[in-house]
Amino acid sequence: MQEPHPAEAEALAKEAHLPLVLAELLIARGITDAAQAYAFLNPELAQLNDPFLMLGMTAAVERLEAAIARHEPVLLYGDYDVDGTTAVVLLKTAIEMLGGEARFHVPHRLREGYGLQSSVLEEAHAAGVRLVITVDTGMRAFAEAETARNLGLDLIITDHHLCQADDAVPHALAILNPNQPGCPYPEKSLCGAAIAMKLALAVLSRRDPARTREKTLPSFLKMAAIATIADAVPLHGENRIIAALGLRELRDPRSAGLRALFAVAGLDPATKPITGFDVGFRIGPRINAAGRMDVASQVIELFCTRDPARAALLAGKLERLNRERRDAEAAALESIEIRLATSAELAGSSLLVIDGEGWHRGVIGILASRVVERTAKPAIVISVEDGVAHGSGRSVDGFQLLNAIESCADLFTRFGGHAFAIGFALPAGALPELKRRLNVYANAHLASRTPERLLRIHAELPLDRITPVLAGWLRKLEPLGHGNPEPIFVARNARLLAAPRIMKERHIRLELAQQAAPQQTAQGGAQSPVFAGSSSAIRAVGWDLAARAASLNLKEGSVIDIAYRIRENDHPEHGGLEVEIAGIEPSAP
Ligand SMILES: [Mn+2]
Repeated sequence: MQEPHPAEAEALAKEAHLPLVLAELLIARGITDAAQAYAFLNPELAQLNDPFLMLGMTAAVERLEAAIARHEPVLLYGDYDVDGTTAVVLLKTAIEMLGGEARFHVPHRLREGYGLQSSVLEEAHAAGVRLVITVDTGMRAFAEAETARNLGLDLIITDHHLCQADDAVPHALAILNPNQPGCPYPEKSLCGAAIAMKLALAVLSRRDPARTREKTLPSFLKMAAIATIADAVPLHGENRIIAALGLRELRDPRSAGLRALFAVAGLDPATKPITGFDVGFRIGPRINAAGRMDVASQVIELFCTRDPARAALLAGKLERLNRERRDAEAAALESIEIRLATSAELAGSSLLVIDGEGWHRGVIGILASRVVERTAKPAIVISVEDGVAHGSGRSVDGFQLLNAIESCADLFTRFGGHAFAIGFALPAGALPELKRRLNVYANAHLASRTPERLLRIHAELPLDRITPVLAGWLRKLEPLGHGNPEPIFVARNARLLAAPRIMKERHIRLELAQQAAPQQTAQGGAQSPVFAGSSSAIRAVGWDLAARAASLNLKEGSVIDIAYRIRENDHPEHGGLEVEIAGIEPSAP
């Protein structure tokens, strides 16, 4: 749980003329003065950093300009996820706007795997390519960078992944990565597409700075915002500006590909603005489905075509692939849930390793995330196929999953990742040994640790302080997501005005009124409780909380503490502000 900062929050609220609860939420995000608060709450183009602050930018721009001037084909080497494909789209668009020729290669997730491949560089060289630009990949491609050098290919690496532990970087003509040693670029957590956008904007602005600033930048922000949200980089600093302004631009999608994608996802920005949630849970998965289930290169075609019929066809294919992905995920998740419910071995493990035959390899990472959500334990899901076990793992706060995997390094044919997400492959015959050793490792590093509640309480807010004006202020925190989570509030001593209404046997609806808590005086004595009055009645919904309500014997007049989120119900009759309950506790007497 986060520490409250009432004194600092009061000072900020006063200085910046903000509601106290908003000031508390800003303090929790590291914002301490009025100028920072104003900038956070009012994202604008002027807050974006100059691309030329990035180490290597001038060299990269000059080489790319030369390629365009000489009509050399440029190979863009991407990755198969949202970040990698949108990065290719941005640079391809920029090169073509300047009259150059861009080719691209996006590896096939199952056949080629992640990262730069020497064979592709050799083929490109044979086909006349002399400049290769990687996007969202390349930071550890030492051998492939050597291949490029031996072939006489110029290599520009643009990537956001961290350098090797010893800070060594591959040999390349230029590297654009704010995380490389010596790069003064102030924002270190850009996604790959945002770095590709910086290069695209730098080269375009040398030709026509005014047009780039006024026309191209707003349109490029659409793609960069989708990647920023879908790649789950933290939504503060420059990422927040990119996400906020890009979402605003997405109200007018313009391109045939975006329109077609919105249509299949059931989104209509003309009637309802696109939110971070829409991008994270509806747009992102559809784009990723291509790489997970099939060929990501069609995503690039979708975003580059001007033909609405072709765009509709490709978006329809993404929709089908996304359904396949969901079906594959649901089928595997069902057998995983049965095992979680019945296996004593899993119940007793602090690191879950779950393997199955024939689970689609494109979804094992998502499955591992689902297991973590359900159990609050680190989890590895393994798919066994043709004698090879492919695994993907996700961790929880405070447990370095990559270290656990590294302790078994000799068993793998391939492994990699970071603290929270890992992937590996090994012969299926070695699975029992892997499980045994991970179990020993987990017992040594996790056994004493009880799973923490994932719920984070962000600020105290009595129910009678929820007003349309406050809701308007809180909307200024959007876009919400990774690094800028939706606030969860606490209200104490809320009184039920009626017995809970049960919906579909699982959910509850409550009618609540805030009852003022006995206020502590400076001497520690209690003043008499003051009722806020029935005018503060507010509707609450609790998904899957029927059993909890029954166990607490909730009835009319019960007094409870709740953790909640504020919801705006746009139902024509019972619309308005309501609360969604995340947890209920009986109030302390
Ligand atoms: Mn990425």
